[in-house]
Amino acid sequence: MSKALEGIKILDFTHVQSGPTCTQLLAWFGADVIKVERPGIGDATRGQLRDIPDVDSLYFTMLNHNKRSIELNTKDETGKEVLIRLIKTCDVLVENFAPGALDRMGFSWEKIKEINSRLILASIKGFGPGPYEDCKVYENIAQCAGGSASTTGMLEEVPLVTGAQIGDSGTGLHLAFGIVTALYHRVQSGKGQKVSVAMQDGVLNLCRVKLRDQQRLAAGPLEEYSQYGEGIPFGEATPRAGNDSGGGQPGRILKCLGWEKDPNAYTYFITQAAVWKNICDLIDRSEWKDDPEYATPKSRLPRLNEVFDAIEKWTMTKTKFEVMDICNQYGIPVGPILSLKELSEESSLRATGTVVEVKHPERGKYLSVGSPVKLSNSPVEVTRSPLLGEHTHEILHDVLSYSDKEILKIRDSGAVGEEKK
Ligand code: CAO
Repeated sequence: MSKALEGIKILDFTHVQSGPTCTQLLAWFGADVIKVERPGIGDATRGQLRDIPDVDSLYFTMLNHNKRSIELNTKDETGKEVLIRLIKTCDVLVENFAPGALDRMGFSWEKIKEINSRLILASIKGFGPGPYEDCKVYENIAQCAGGSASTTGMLEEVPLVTGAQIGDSGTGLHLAFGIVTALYHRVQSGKGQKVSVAMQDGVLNLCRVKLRDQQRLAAGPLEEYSQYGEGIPFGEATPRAGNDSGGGQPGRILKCLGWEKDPNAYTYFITQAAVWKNICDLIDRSEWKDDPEYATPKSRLPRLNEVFDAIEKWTMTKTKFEVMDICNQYGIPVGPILSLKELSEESSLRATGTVVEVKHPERGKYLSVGSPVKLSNSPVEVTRSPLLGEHTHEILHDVLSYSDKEILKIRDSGAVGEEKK
């Protein structure tokens, strides 16, 4: 079975997290992703947060599956010649260097277009054009600058960043979408184009509903936020909403049996209007079914604390999994708070390839997250990340068609690092 992106060659100039998540997705769908790394150094994440001495970290291995690695000093004259040949050969160049780094290397978009007019240049930067365009950015900065942190956390407490890497992996996803769109456009136009995603923009796109609420504030308080029922006035900006659900179906995180000892013995519980009567029966409050003070979603909004206290009295008598089983029989949307330990042991996620075990020659077996996107005709086989420079010879010879003699000369120049035995 052929892969969806088979035949597409990606010059992968990415590092850390945002860019590598993008090229990993493309590699999963069959693109040949050639990761270009500094000789002897490579992507900085190879050495960060190591759990085994001198072995590529999980940080690196879990973000660089299905790729090949070539060591190449692109600031060296011979290295630049090799890079030009890579640009001529590849369909897409993906990079997430600090602003201006590609230009400083001598490869502006104008120059790249001259070398290969069909090439798509895909870039991630922290900010788009504007006052901050020259700034370096990491995950949490993007979360803060993109609207997520100001709207995450408890009302009276400090802004919070989330564990989901919406700044890095979220932007990588946006970029992958931009790249396949540009590849499709190239089929008709015959030309490449520049695809840019700023991390601030990617996060703001994911905070769309919070900008919705910002505008609704002009019309009055946000009634589905708990602070409305608690009589706390709203300020000028969308506030932090704790664990309130964003839509018109109020929800909260509630304690379950064992919460005193287990930090994850909680469930999310949504009081979906359509099943309100089922909820009343379940928690033994059938009198609320027809009481005008509780019977409609609007009448309940000022009473959410009382409503959720009553529901929590019930959830505290059940484990989070029992809550899930029982509520789903009544069509009530709930969800257990699952730890990463529980997720990594969940058999259904193993069965679908969302959690995969990967073998690595230096670290042995490890767990990774496989592709969350499933294509029926392009199934993903997750293969291990490359060792630094593992494919240097193969790429110079097979992809760039250098002769053995030329490869020796390139080696002697020092542009591609030490030969791997
Ligand atoms: N050969 C020669 N030089 C190379 C090279 C290679 N193969 N690969 C990289 N380099 C050089 C770059 O050209 C750059 O040189 P200059 O500083 O002289 O221009 C240098 O290595 C460092 O690159 P960098 O500036 O991108 O890296 P950094 O560690 O200083 O900054 C980061 C890292 C992530 C803050 C920055 O790259 C950035 O802001 N990227 C855009 C936003 C982004 O993706 N952030 C997400 C990071 S994950 O949280």
